[in-house]
Amino acid sequence: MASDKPIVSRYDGNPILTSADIPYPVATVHNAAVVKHRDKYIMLFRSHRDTGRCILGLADSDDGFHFTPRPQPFMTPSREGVFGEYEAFGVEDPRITFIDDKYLITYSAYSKHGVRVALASTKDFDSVERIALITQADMRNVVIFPEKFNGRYARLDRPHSEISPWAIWISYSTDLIHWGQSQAIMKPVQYHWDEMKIGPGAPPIRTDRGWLHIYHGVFPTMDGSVYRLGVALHDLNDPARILGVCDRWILQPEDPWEITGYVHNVVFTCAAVPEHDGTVKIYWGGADKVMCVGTAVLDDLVDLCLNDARPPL
Ligand code: M1P
Repeated sequence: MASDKPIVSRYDGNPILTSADIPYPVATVHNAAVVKHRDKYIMLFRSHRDTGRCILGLADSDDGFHFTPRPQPFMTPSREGVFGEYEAFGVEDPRITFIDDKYLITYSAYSKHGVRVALASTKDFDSVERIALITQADMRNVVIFPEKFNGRYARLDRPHSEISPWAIWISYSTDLIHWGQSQAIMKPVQYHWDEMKIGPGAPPIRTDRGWLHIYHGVFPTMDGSVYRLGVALHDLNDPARILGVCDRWILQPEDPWEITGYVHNVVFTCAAVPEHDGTVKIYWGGADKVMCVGTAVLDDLVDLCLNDARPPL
């Protein structure tokens, strides 16, 4: 790879979706999940309302770059039962995994009790069924692998404690509702670009050499935290085994809408879509305010994990 070529090539039409495009009142459009469904791209994006609380909206695209928002939000905080109790402050940061012939949506559910991760599912993106709250508080950023391992679903999650701040763990489940056998697999590294915290990003992508995971890492500065993206590679048969974590970031805030916005200096991903030509479209929220996309070569990202690696723990 030529050293002057960026690892991620930004689309020159960024930002691809903003609040000005949305046909109902929102202040932001960011941190979206994107999947291919029947050869079209579907984006499930997060938006702040002018209360400061969030909802999820949908937009459709033929090419993955030009998105048309639907007229109404897709998910607003539930008013019923256990979801009504735990989503009252908003729903945020969705991730989508296709498995068992349906799309699983994980998202952050905020309430007076803290933030938990909830699970919903859809087959068509016309309707959605809430399934369960699948973590306790205080947890965000859960991504489910698109395949099972020895009959178990696997997810990357991100607990936090004073002793081990914001590291990436793996947990397993046989029914998607009860999760356990948790294990810490990747930690921030002192005085690195992701020293303050790391978190699962896009659902992992299967490659010949392992599961590629694009995650976010945070560095504290005197001017606030900087959110960047990095890559790690997991063993194909045992995703708890990390084959390599690239020592360098692959994307940092550089465009004006990544540097200034609702929260400054943030690139944050919830989605990456692999294409048949060996490239991947990486989607990220810019400064918690707009949606952006760029492309990378999957092989290059895997090479970075293996050839420029640091210990995961
Ligand atoms: O404001 C930046 C990001 O902050 C949080 O991410 P993390 O949990 O890793 O700190 C989330 O609120 C995320 O949505 C937001 O983009």
